[in-house]
Amino acid sequence: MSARLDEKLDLIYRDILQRNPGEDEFHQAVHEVLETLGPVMSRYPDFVDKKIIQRICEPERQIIFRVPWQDDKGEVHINRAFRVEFNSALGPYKGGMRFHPSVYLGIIKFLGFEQIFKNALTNMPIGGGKGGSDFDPKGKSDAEVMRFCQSLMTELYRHLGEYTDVPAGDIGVGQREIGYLFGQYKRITNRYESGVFTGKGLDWGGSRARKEATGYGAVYFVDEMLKARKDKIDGKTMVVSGSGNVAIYAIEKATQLGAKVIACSDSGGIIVDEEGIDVALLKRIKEVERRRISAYVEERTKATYTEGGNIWSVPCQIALPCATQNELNGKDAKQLVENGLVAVAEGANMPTTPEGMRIFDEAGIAFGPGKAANAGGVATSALEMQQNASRDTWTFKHTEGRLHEIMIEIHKAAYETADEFGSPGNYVVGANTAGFLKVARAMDAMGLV
Ligand code: NDP
Ligand code: 2IT
Repeated sequence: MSARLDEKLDLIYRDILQRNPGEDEFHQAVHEVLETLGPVMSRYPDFVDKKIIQRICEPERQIIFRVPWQDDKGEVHINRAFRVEFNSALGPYKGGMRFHPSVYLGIIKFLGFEQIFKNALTNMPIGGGKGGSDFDPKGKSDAEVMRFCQSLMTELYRHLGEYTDVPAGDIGVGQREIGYLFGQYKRITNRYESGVFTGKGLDWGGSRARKEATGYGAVYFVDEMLKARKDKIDGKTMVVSGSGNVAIYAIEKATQLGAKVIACSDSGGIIVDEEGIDVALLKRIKEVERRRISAYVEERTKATYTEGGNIWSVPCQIALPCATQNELNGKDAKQLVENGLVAVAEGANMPTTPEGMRIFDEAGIAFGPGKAANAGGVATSALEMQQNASRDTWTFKHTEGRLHEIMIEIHKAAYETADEFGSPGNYVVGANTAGFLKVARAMDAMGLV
């Protein structure tokens, strides 16, 4: 389905397949980057000789460990946890922790790999890493989640540090989990090391606007893509998949900018609300009551809930996949294009399949890949680290302003780099190339390490 690699890159890719068997998502993420690097390799033959690509594709360190914990009835459970410290050329390893039953090494490696380039694009001093566990927080009590987090951190703490590795949230890990993880880290190390975690609560070292940052940032990215085409968000209909942290704040910002968001989802089904999603209600259901989105129609009686429905069948002009990897395939992309789609921005990591990306590309859709479009979250994490390092707290307005500037810069870098490397308007080429070059130059400067 995806584009062919040139000969040299194909050899590298085959070797990666052989060295990392069974890690499908990691293979997909690597292939997507290699597909775009042909022109870079021609222009920088030195990087080929120094095997920079092979080095970038091999994590600096991978930690896999057992997490035993007891549920409220006293039954013992064993989960597996991961932290993949992928690349520290630009700063300490930085990236979220994901708790979801689907987690295995291939998922954490794809996320960690993408994080390297995303973090480089933010222009902040952060390397790339990712972690997580196959623990499923759904249906667990607070006490169970706490015991799990404490057990996990009892092993992970020795690998972390504000100058070493700085985790944050991702699917299934929000402020509650960060609190339990940070609390245990603090207890074991006897250090109030705020900068070792981001996504903390506002009372204990967190940054204003971090919670909102990924979703807001994705919408700012759409805004920039549309402006580059002399178009605007105001008045557009939008569909956002998922109803978690990224989705909620994407819906909030899009609504503020005049879009009408008519649908969102969870893994159980989809909500369609032609009058526009009521964000306050969505927040209460998801953040306060921790319920499923099916509860939304209990209060908004004109809205509909369809169990197992496909959100991409809802006609819209802007689509924001904000749930999980490979949630939007070729068939979905085709239907979206037929329904009048103008722009897509990936709030999630790798939500569009290679076939979906090809269809968007051929149809001339403005397509913002996750590495660029969802980088506002980790960029604001870096702003949280900055505030922690200077023992300062910034206002919401100031922090959101910085986030907005960063998203404008990321768009500019991706746009201009795509142009420079012969693929005008292709943000996938632009983001991969700009991110890669920054990391490659730093690795090269530091010698063979
Ligand atoms: P949350 O856990 O807050 O929300 C995840 C949402 O996606 C939920 O609605 C969930 O539904 C849905 N979802 C998750 N897994 C699946 C699945 N396998 N199939 C169908 N639906 C699924 O996570 P976030 O909002 O933080 O993360 C969403 C995406 O954004 C992820 O891809 C993440 O990597 C990415 N991201 C997150 C950032 C952040 O700052 N949090 C930053 C950059 C990217 P259900 O509740 O039914 O499981
Ligand atoms: O995918 C991501 O960029 C995140 N989950 C956020 C990472 C971070 O360190 O804030």
